[in-house]
Amino acid sequence: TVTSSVGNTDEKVKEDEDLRKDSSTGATSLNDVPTLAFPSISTSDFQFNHEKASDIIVEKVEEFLNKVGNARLVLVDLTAGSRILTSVKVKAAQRSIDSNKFFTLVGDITQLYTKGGLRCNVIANVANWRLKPGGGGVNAAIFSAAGPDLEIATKKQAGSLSPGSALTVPLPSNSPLYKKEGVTHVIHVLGPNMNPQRPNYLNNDYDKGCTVLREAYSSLFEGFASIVR
Ligand code: AR6
Repeated sequence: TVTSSVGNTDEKVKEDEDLRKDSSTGATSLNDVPTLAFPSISTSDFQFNHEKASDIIVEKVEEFLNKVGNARLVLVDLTAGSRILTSVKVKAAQRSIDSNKFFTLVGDITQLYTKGGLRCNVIANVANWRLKPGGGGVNAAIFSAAGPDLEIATKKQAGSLSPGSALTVPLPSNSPLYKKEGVTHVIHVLGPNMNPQRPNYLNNDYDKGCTVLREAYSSLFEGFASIVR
């Protein structure tokens, strides 16, 4: 109707204005939209095929955005040369996914606000099955930035994670990641492993691998949806 389209236009204009405002003014801004920042699951240490992974990311993002209205998803990687970011960006544009609700970003997932000005209240951690700190990759970075509180809060909830599943952990408010970055929850997720040196190796079985990767994104996005609701 005319009314709703006028409403939408006004909202868009307001959002654009808010985007330009300095966050220090405390004004309502796009930084208040619930936002999940997530790394690409399994495509680095776990050696999952990038083409297949990027198809699944775009498919799952689209599915989530059709279900949950007021939330944003941001796929993050460390370098501008990231093949997974490039591939996902192209495929998301081909599917006409709303770029206000889903976009890719180059940066360290533990410093998106302090270094980039983007507030993400939830971040995903690509964990190991023991839910232990360290081991490199994004897991080491997140546990290190969050401090010992994250390990304690995680342990209270579970001792391990199976491939395809996720665990939402509210971050204690004295964690540096909470205080500096505004991260209120970390969602640990475990993806399929195609690296023979790591546990639960799938021996190049991409039927199983793609199923588990889809499950991992579903579990992650469902965890985020329960925080948003
Ligand atoms: N910020 C943003 N993205 C990052 C960061 C960071 N600080 N660090 C890495 N990435 P990986 P996997 C990107 O290897 O393949 C872990 O040690 C990276 O470039 O962390 O699922 C766990 O403990 C890549 O695009 O996860 C598991 O044992 C993505 O994050 C195992 O590795 C995922 O890379 C899981 O392997």
